[in-house]
Amino acid sequence: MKELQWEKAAGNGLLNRRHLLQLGLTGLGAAGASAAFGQDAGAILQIPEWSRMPGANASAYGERSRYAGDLQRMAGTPDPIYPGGGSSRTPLQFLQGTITPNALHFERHHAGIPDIDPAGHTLVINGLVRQPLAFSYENLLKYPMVSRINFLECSGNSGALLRGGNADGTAQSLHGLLSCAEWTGVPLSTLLDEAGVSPEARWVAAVGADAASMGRSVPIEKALDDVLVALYQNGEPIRPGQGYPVRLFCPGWEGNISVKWLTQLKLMREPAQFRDETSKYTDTMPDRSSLQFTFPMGVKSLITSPSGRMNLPRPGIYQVTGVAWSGHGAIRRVEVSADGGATWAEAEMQAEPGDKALARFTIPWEWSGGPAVLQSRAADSAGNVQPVRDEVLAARGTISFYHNNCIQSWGVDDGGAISNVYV
Ligand SMILES: Nc1nc2c(c(=O)[nH]1)N[C@H]1C(S)=C(S)[C@@H](COP(=O)(O)O)O[C@H]1N2
Ligand SMILES: [Mo]
Repeated sequence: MKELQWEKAAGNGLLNRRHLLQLGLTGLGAAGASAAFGQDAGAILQIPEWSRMPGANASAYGERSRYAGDLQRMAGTPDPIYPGGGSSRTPLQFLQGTITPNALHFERHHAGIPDIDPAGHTLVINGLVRQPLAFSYENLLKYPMVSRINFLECSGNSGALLRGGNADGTAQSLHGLLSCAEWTGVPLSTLLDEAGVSPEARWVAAVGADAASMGRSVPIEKALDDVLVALYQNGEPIRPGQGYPVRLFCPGWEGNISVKWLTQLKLMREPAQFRDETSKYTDTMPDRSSLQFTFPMGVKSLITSPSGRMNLPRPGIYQVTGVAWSGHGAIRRVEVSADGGATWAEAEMQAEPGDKALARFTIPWEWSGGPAVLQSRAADSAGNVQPVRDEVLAARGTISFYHNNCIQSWGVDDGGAISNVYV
């Protein structure tokens, strides 16, 4: 058989996708379809058991196939001295596309999930307004709504990478405080218009109804721009873990400011200086000065497959895929390297990237059976390029672990085992 000559896109096996398409699926060898009509033709053409009789009835609430694998969030162990505090992480390495199923959306709670009966819940808008307003859930549902597909990322996501270690980390354990959903709700500007914002009001102080009384101050420009009083998540009422019955949603900004179980919005001249914007969620720099109000999440990307703790079964062609996102706009480009950043090839985007939304990239890669370091590097519509870890460490040090958007490196050893590495 004539040996196929792949068109190389970059070092250590990254391939040109257009060239690969021309070869058709048979060109994919080990990674693609097997020739359909070899010696197993008889078995392949037989009618399988499940086609011979009617299947299960329609049901009221759907579930994944029992053959599709057990997809689970990864939750930390409860801490008795921090009741309800903690998080659970999205299994990014097992998902495709860009939308996170609601049951797998990551969670971060400071005092657990309150069990809110919407009939007893009120959202108040007060402070520097013409007329203070109180909304019942029922009333909020009457307003015209808009939908936006946006990622949500905790500013502590990927923070562990700055400290080092974590060779056995996975996409989920290292980066799983990241999800993406279609959020539907009333634009905050609509409700603020009705309340009548006084000209001297510069900040909106948002407070949650959980026992943590989570509070964050939102600058008025953002509040009037794209912030939602969100009621639905991927078409269904927001789940309790995401803030049922109503949450604030601030697209592109650190997760903490999207206050869940929203109960008050107070218009103020100055930020409220809540605990969560003074002692927490500020970024202390190497010189021990602290940055306050570091809202947007930086441009970032991550190869989700192959990734940490996976194994490549044999040398051959693999589809490298992952997600990219930016709090500053849309993803413009993702490049992938298989040689630890020495050479790069541009990946294909699966769909036109949305504003402040996850985008999925893919590129074919021929693993030779030798060592490799897989990396991805994203650039956004505002001109930001994802930095390497050393750049983040030099700029931000290790006192604070928030807002780490560095390039993730997955090392492949010559047995095909994949681990988190630092290059
Ligand atoms: N009321 C309230 N809002 C909150 C929190 C909280 O504990 N209480 N956690 C914040 C943090 S730190 C993050 S990262 C996001 C997480 O949102 P999610 O749980 O829907 O993923 O919610 C934010 N809003
Ligand atoms: Mo967070």
